[in-house]
Amino acid sequence: MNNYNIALISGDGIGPELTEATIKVLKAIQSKFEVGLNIIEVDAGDRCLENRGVALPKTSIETIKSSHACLKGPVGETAADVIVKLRLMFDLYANFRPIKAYPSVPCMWPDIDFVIVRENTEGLYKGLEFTLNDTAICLRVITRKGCERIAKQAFELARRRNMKQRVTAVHKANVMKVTCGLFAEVCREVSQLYPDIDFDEQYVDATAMRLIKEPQKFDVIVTTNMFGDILSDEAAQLIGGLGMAPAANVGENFAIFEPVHGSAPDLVGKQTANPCSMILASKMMFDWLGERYGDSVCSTAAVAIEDAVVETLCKGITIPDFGGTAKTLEMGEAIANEIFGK
Ligand code: GGG
Repeated sequence: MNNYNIALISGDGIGPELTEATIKVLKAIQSKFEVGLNIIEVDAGDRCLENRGVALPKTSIETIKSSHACLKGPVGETAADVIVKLRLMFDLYANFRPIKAYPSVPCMWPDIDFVIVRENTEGLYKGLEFTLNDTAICLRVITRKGCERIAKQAFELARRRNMKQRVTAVHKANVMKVTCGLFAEVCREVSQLYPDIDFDEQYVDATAMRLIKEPQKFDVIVTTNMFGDILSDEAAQLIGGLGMAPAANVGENFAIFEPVHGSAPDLVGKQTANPCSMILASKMMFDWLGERYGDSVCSTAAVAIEDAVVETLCKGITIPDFGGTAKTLEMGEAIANEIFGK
């Protein structure tokens, strides 16, 4: 039996409701499979800032550091001080955002299945902003090393997926000739190392259009930090909205898993938020633990979570947005019951 310390940030807004539902699923996995989870609650986000004067206390960072992985709910206005900071602190340079149509979910097309691989530590989200008199400046930092490692992650993923075997590099090198120019050039170089994978390039504005027009054609999209953040919100809308969109922030030695979305303050307390985003993020966590620790039980647990989500959706146990009557927690319980039933 393998035991893992999991740092858990329940987050703000709908975060605690999603977390409660996700914990049902984690408990089902613990009971059903030979995997021990020591879940350690970690304080971070808007509420933490209000209560303790800091959005990401040192004690929270220490707990996260000593864990095997971190599962995080959405945080609100303090996203830059929590998740963006954690990505930089742990060098979690790859943000994997799968966009997959699940059955019984209102989707634009049923065969959408691609992944946005977003560079997670550079670009406009590096936080290098300042003012000079009446001028506000944000520095866009793109390095060869940053481009190389994210491009390699994208090509490796296309190989592992073994689906359409295509990587699309998304940039705007016709306008941002230096920063996007370097990103495009390095993606082209890396593509030479993967002759078995097709490679193409698109300008980000064209991708924004093609995501609506022909999203089934994408396999793996690799792009810079802010483009990836924006395109993944757009893409989530193709598959039932942000409630179906999980993400993994991955570095060489650590990873943080989270829903793509924010804290949705308008939905708080209603139990109408879709918990699939965080439950599927926990699925990605088990996938990663399985690979990192060579633990096939975790890999099996990941498959069980996704299967249970599918079964639950197919039974029509969904939140009102998808035509069902289930509450957030009820969906979590239904998914957990499917796991027990296997
Ligand atoms: N619209 C999605 C959202 O609010 N996501 C939270 C957020 O802003 N995260 C920052 C990031 O992913 O870089």
